[in-house]
Amino acid sequence: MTLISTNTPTAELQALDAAHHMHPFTTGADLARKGARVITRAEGCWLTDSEGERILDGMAGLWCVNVGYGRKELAAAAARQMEELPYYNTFFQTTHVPAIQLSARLAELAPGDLNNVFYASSGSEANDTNIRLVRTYWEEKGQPERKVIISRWNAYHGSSVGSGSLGGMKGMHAQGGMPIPDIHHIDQPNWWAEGGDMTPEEFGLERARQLEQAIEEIGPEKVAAFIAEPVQGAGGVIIPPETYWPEIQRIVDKYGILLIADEVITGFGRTGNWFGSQTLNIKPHIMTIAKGLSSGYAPIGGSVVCDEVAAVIGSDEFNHGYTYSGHPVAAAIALENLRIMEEEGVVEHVRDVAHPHLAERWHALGDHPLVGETKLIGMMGSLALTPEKGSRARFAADAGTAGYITRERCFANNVIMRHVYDRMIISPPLVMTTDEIDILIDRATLALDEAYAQLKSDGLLKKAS
Ligand code: PXG
Repeated sequence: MTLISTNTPTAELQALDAAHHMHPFTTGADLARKGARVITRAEGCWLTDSEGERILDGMAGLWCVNVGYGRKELAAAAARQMEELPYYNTFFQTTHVPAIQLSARLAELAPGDLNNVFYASSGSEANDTNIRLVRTYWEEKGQPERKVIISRWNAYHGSSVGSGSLGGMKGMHAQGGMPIPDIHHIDQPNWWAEGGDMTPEEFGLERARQLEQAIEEIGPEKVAAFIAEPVQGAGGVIIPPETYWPEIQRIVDKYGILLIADEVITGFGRTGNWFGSQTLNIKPHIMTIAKGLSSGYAPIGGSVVCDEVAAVIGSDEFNHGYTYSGHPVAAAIALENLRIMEEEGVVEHVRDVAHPHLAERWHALGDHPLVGETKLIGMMGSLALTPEKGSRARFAADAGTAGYITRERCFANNVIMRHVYDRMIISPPLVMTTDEIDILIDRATLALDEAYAQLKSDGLLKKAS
């Protein structure tokens, strides 16, 4: 075996990576030709690559490094727990201090009577748990025919067979036999792309009422739950019109179905409150959590469950669990992360400092000739790219061409901003300073200028007919 380190020449690392490492959501053959960028270190909001370049991380890794990189306290918490109790399970009538403490802390932080936590190692696993939780709940209540879970197109709930089925990514459904039975999708509240001639408010109501139509069509006695991200993340940071969530809540209440808020991205400060459900005034029965729970320092996720559902599930054996449910090291890291967030006032920093500054600069990007719409909630934002301002026109080129070109210009200018088709998205570490926000926006502006020039010279600024 070749021994390597962060000092090994980049080309050698890339060749070995291409030879043996299969990357998620990547065309392996293309990446093998191009070579992956090798990230070697990170501190605060900054990544360093194997060429020594410093890159500003506008995505907090994958929407998760909320307290920033290089936190010695988190490393110390992990080391302490590794020495004291590196592993034990919570299956057969045992428990341990980190799982107890973290559950109690989450019960304090979570809104309403969301007081009970079932652990997983990721958001995907937690959503798989949710499928079994809600169906088991109705079975225990003597209504086993309530199996259908309603979700939305262009939702992202994970990549396992269950969570990928809940998600509404058609490209994922096309591979590997998804969706599983009894998952039903309604349309997303994406006004920019799908709103037609309606006002955002009319459109929000129309999209929410699809839930009521779906429940009536399927039969109210067959519907177990509705799952949604308070704000769609991977789908392109789609912030729904203000009319959307109140109407969804009305429908959920009317039919007495369970509401699962997938807070994997919106949880832990991202929207300016501890949870997106608080920002959007949603009352879920279950919240999915992961990512920011540990700021990505350890793989941990879970389902935060209301008292009634937990009591029903607890009345019989729930034949479900993962080897690493409530893993002590991951739980200790999550606890330390929550301590940092509280002591440093990270949620307040988002609400009072970072968001207001970012909002001013982000919305000013709306003047750029390539930008049709700017959206921001807390510290997650999106820009809709358009070939014709003012008309919500799409590009004639394949969807994602303009977004990919813009993302490449971001990468070249040492700022990480992603694209979802032709929407650019950001989700920076929550601790980002106002100076760093300025650098983020300056680099994003440069990238937009360069992308605009390139699209123009390549004849790609044409709108779809
Ligand atoms: N729910 C939501 C709302 C998510 O955003 C998951 C569940 C699944 O979590 P795990 O931990 O199993 O990945 C996610 C994950 C992207 C991207 O490209 C987004 C996610 C994951 C990977 C890539 O935006 N979100």
